Amino acid sequence: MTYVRIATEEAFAPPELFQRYRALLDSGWNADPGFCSLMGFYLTSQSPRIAEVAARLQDLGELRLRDMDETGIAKQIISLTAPGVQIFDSPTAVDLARSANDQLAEAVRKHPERFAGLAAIAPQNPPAAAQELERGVRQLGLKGAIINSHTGGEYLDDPKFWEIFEAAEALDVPIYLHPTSPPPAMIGPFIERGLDGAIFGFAVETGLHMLRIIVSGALDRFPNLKIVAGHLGEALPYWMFRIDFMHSRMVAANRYASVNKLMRKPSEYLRETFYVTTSGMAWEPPILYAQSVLGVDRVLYAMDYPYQFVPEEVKVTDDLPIPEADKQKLYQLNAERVFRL
Ligand code: 1DF
Ligand code: MN
Repeated sequence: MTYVRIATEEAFAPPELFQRYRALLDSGWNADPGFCSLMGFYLTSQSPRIAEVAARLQDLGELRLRDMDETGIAKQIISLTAPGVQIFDSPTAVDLARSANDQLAEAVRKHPERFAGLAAIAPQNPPAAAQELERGVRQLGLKGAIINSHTGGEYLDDPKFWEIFEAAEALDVPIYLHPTSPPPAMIGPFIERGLDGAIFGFAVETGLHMLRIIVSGALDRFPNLKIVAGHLGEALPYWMFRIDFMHSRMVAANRYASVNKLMRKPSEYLRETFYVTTSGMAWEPPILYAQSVLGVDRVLYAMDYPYQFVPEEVKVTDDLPIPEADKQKLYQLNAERVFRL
């Protein structure tokens, strides 16, 4: 074997975060039904599987290392679990992000060969988020930021968030655009059929977010920004042809004041700004497809530990019918380059 396995979308949660989630739910707050559905489940379920997920989320030591050894994962890039701090009021979110980042950095210092981390930030306060990203990278040695899709129903294509893009670009670190539940304006039809979470709602929400960033023109302002998306690009790679076609028609017809003329086709931004990971998608056909349309340099391995901790799944990527050199890119070299490990 010529590669080591680096897993790039791996979650943790300090006990303090769960306590805050619990307090919010117990207070009767329900401004975000997606959050209440998801975390209500994780915090109240009596099932042994969920207890194991919760224990693994809170461990940044022996349990996690043992799981990594058992599945042959050399290194995890760890980030605060969704929705992170993004549902709290702004001062709480800013404080919690700092404290989570300090704890993550401490674990990375103890196990520098096995762990790397991404900074949690609070988009509720864009200047503080940019500052925390800079502190995370410069002082704590973290490798980028994680943002769990919308914040209070708002998306990063809004220029008020762009100082976060500016900071990421200046530091030359990626933003991992991780899923979260769809916002209140969108969740109704999903939740009615139990489709709001990782089964599908996450991907619809996050694919929409990616596309909003692309068509807003933000990436013409930040041509060197790097964004990483999980779940093989939240279905967008499959849509590229039609999005390009319809976008060019809409621009030509001047149909929406909000549809900007872009310097490039939407698919070009997807190929040039975005990287995708295999989190939760241990299935050969779409992995090969993503490599074929985005290029082998743009697809990275992820497990989505501990939510999708299924040891046998590693075999799917191990057995891909691709050259050993491309497997090394998938598992190792792309992650080392994108996250500057
Ligand atoms: C789940 C999946 C939950 C992912 C997550 O965060 C999460 C799940 C609360 O399966 O309920 O981040 N995921 O990334 O796929
Ligand atoms: Mn995840």
